[in-house]
Amino acid sequence: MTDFTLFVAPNTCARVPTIALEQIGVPFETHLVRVARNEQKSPEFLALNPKGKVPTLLIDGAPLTENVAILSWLNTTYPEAGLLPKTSNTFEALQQTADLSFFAATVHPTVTRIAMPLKFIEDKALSFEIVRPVGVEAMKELMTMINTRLEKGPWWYGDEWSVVDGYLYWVWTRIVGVGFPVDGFDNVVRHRELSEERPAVQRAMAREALNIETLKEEGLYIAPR
Ligand SMILES: N[C@@H](CCC(=O)N[C@@H](CS)C(=O)NCC(=O)O)C(=O)O
Repeated sequence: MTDFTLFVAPNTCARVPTIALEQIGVPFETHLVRVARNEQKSPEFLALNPKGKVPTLLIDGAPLTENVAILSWLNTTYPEAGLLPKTSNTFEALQQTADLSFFAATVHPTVTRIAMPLKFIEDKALSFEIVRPVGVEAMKELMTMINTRLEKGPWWYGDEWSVVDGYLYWVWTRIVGVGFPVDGFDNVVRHRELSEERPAVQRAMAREALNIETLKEEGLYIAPR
């Protein structure tokens, strides 16, 4: 049996592969990375992932990084788990890669401007007054497109849930958690409600809640703000 360890931190994009692994139903461990201690930049972690980021998935001890790669690998390895709709040719498969890449390379950096503005300007007041609003405006444009897409059905691909919906779930909860306005994005609000009815999402969030408890006990929890 394959041995999986997923390096995670609460509220991060590591939630997406956590949902994917829960959807597959394969046993896996999460390794909590203490961001407050900068463990993601420790020599031990950098030896696994020189980029110093979660998620990192150890597959029988070999690290795989980047959400797009991790999710694609899981989908290819567990084709029956329904992580992505079945495709019949390379073009269709690459359209799915484009969707995952859109979330990783366009939506995620916009999340960072909203959720972690201090990464861009050290001055606290300026980061919240300038960087976050710029991110919010950019995100409104992206969410308008996503909200329109969800008119075709409750999920990114219509009637069929996929891990792209796991990605959207993380993005939406992360930005709403720091005050992104939900008005006008009714389909995305509904998407969140439906996502939270899914057992795999519930199990992923339960794992995250345990990690939050651990960090709180250690005085190392950084709450979204
Ligand atoms: N392109 C990477 C991005 C990973 C990423 O930015 N992870 C963030 C959390 S959402 C992180 O580890 N941040 C810690 C840091 O930058 O020190 C992916 O999609 O997996």
